[in-house]
Amino acid sequence: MGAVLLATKPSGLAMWRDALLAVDPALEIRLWPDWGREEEIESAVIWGAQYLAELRRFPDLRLIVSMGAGVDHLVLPPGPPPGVPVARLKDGMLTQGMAEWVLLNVLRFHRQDPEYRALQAARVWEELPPPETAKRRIGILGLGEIGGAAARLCAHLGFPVMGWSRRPKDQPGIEALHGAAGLDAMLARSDILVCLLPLTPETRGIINARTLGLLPPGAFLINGGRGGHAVQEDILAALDSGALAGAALDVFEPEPLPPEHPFWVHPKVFMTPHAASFTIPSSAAPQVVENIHRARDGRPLINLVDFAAGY
Ligand code: OXD
Repeated sequence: MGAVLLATKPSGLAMWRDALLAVDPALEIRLWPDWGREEEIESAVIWGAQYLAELRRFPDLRLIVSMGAGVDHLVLPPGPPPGVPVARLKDGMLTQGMAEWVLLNVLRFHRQDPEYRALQAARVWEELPPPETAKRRIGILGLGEIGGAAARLCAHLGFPVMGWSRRPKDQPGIEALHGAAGLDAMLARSDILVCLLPLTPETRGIINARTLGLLPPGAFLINGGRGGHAVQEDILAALDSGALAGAALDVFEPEPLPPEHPFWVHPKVFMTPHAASFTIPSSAAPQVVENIHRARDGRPLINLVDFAAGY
């Protein structure tokens, strides 16, 4: 029986090993960089593109599982070894974490929290005009696993929610739009724009001066996708001109964001360090082990990455 190679930051290795063994105690697990005999490695469970070049040394590798939802980093050269399928995670806890982070920021902006914090700092007792949930229109870029969950959560609270995707999608209670015309139509009505798209050549830079300019004046931006979705200078310009009233950003280009970047100290920017959600190994382990078994038996894999689509 072949072995499973785990490759991620050293602090995560033992947790992943224990999570996989809890599902299948018979697995033979090797921790990067102690892979032992190269011909024994059958599956690799990795987080990060830095391992891809080295994976070419394992002649019997049948499966790569990426320990996250986004795969943009795996698509770039050198990419995975030719012919080796790559699966990603579709994990309920990861999705839940993202949807919670979106909700946190939707409510932050909707309930005027930045303004109330400023009033508190100035010791001013002042009630702001009450916000109306049914009038705060939310536009979500990306209606996949994560975007769909965030859309449902916001709709459940009574916000009017629109969702934009590449191909037409049907989600009860969500106004679904697609294509170039659908994008512009959604932007024009998005008081809060949320980006949860996969990063592909088509979606790179989708948040830019043109698209930000289509938003209603004083809109808010929430980006939990990837830093590459946004032209960061265009966000700053929109914040400084007042076109955008605030931005909650979890993702940047590059990461970590350099300490001198204006986002760090911008009064209208609410940053988290790519920490909107996490992969919890114990939650993700069953689908990873399922794929390890399937690859071993030559059965069809689940959650395969479609490299032509880029996600
Ligand atoms: C992911 C991430 O894609 O953590 O899972 O960004």
